[in-house]
Amino acid sequence: MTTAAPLTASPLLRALRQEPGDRVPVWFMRQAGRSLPEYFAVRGEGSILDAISDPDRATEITLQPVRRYGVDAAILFSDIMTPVWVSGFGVDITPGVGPECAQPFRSADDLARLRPIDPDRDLRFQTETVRNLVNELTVPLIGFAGAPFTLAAYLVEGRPSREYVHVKSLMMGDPDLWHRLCDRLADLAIATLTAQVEAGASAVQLFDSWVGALHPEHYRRFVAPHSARILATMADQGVPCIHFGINSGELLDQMAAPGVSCVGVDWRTPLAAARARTGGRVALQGNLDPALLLAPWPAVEAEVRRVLADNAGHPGHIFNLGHGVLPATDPDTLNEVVRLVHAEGRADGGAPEHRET
Ligand code: 1CP
Repeated sequence: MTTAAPLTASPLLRALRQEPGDRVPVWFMRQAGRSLPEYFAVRGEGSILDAISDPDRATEITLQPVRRYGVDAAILFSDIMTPVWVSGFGVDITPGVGPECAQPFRSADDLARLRPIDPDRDLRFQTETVRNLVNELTVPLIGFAGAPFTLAAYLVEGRPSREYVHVKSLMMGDPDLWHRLCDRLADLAIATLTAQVEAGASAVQLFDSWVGALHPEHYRRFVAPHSARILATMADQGVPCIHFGINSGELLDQMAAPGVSCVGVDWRTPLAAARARTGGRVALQGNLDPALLLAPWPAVEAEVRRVLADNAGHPGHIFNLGHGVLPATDPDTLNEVVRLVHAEGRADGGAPEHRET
């Protein structure tokens, strides 16, 4: 193995510290998986959990987009439901649907099905995958977990949802049980993230994908304390943390909580507005609309330039999509996006008229 430059000087980790650097780092949520032909060659049939729990396959799938695109980070190939699955709650990930629970969480009795996990025993496959990856990679590995609200949404609804009727009913109707559930889910997130960091992950992302379904006051009362516990614990471990949600423009200020290095911004909120809302305390990750990647290249190119201009050269920018890569995306388009961001992105404080004083 050749001796690589220390990862602390990598564009991703510099951006997470809001330090100027040579270039704007870029990676894509869901860069592995469904948009890559080489993924289908190794994924195998059946539940994605089979591939996730096989370190050789999970390692290979994680590396595929790094090789193909030259992105500035790898993200562990896993799923937000993995810790819930190993806890024995009873969840599967159905191809074409997503996470499903045959018996959704509806009463205090269901807490018993969500037993605490022991990462040394229950997540050995994950630790092995992370160790393999850290040996191979010359870019940082991002570990991740699902945040309590988004995990609870699957457990309580039993499947992907649009309205979140059951989860909101539980939150409002039985706040005590809601908080006990979120406490367990925060413990699962802390256990899985800690195991990933101890095995060598350089940064972590807390996915609260569906939290934009909530009013900011409900977020403050029912969700923020649980996510805050996870974020503070990871900050104590000295690992930079990205906090992500969709449709979360109204929540960004709260999501830039203590311990957060960076918030994910979806395409509905301009980066300049996101920076104002978070008071410049955190770096920003985003925010190209993933649907636009299916438009003709000149439109994609203009949008990439617009996102970069919106950031105005601020050092704390990680170029990404506002949500995951859609399955129909042409991988060649992502290659071109990486090339363009690396060529045009500035992480040096920007043009004089944009420079902050
Ligand atoms: O069978 C398959 O190939 C199914 C597709 C798939 C993949 C590739 C699922 C099912 N999960 C994954 C891997 C995955 N999931 C990754 C690693 C890949 C990468 O990013 O490169 C990550 C980070 C996740 C995280 C995840 N799973 C989130 C958070 C990110 C997001 O998209 O908001 C969520 C919400 C899930 C749940 C989930 N798992 C799978 C699906 C189809 C879904 C979403 C279902 C829904 O609409 O609610």
